[in-house]
Amino acid sequence: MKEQVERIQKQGLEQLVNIRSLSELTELRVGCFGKKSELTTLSRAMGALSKAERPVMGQLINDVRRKLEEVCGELEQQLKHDERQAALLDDAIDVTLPGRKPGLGSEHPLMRTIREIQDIFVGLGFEVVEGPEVEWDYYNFEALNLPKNHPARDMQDTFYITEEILMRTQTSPVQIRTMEQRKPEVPLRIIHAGRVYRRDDDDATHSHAFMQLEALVVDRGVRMSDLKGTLLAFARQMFGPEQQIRLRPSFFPFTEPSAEVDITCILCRGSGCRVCKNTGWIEILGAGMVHPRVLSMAGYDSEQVQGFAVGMGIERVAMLKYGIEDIRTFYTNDIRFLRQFSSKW
Ligand code: 2U9
Repeated sequence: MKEQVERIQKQGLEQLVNIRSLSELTELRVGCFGKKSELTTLSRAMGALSKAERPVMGQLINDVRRKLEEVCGELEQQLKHDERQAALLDDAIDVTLPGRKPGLGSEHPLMRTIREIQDIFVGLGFEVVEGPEVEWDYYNFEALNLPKNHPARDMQDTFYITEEILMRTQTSPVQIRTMEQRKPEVPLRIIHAGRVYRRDDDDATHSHAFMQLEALVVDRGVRMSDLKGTLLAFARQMFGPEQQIRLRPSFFPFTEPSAEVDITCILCRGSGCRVCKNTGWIEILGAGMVHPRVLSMAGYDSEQVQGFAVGMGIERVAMLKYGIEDIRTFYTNDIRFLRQFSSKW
């Protein structure tokens, strides 16, 4: 029996040497000390021994058990330590590795153009205002002197939500809303830019959704010369200090008189080329003195105050400024097109 106990100790110690994980150790412990282990069986068999042999054997079995438990305990500590170290190494961050560059986007050319124009007008004392794209028929048409069945509405057919609610066809309704809110306060110098909608077939120069920017001034004693001075200051800051402007008579229901405004061709500087069709001029925006009926519908006294308004298509300005030939490139999200406007590339 004594040899058997010694063999159990020897075998146990030998097996312990090969243990590599905590789960293997648990298995070994069950094998050594569990109910079905040799040590337990031996303990039970001690009843058959003589009175003199029993304490000697008992002592021996206990010593072996304690010895094996002690070694198991030490090994357990060692294995736990090793596993913690391995987990730490797994999670380790190599701080010397070069960082991953975040995929930075860049400002869209249309937003850049809006910002550039806004900056110029803000510098002239204008305030940026905002408003909805889904609009009442009243603000989009009626308040701008385009009553129901007015023929000029045909050119601005749009997407209707209901009979009275539509996708706005121009940014002007935001000007009307602001006038209503501020009346009879003057001076009013406001600018608004945003998306507008038209029933249109898309091609290289048309889009059913595009960006507009409008500036509006309402004050006492506003004259056409104020409009011309503002336009010249804008044209020179936007397209260069040598710029000239030219006003041609036109018609809009919401302004009287109205004008189409040209700038010196930015490609040939006025000598004539393909872009300006040999005229030396390029049409850039529309403008006019606010129609007195529009002023009074918005709650201003048209006998006391006057106004001028300027409207432009952002895509057109951006296409001219950056030499873009197809309006659709603004909307198709081709990264090669967009990257040209990033300072990063
Ligand atoms: C109010 C009164 C008058 C805004 C104006 C234009 C002339 C104009 C077009 C340019 C190209 C629209 O994007 S486009 O198709 N706009 O020619 N817009 S005057 O007149 C206003 C605005 C608000 C209260």
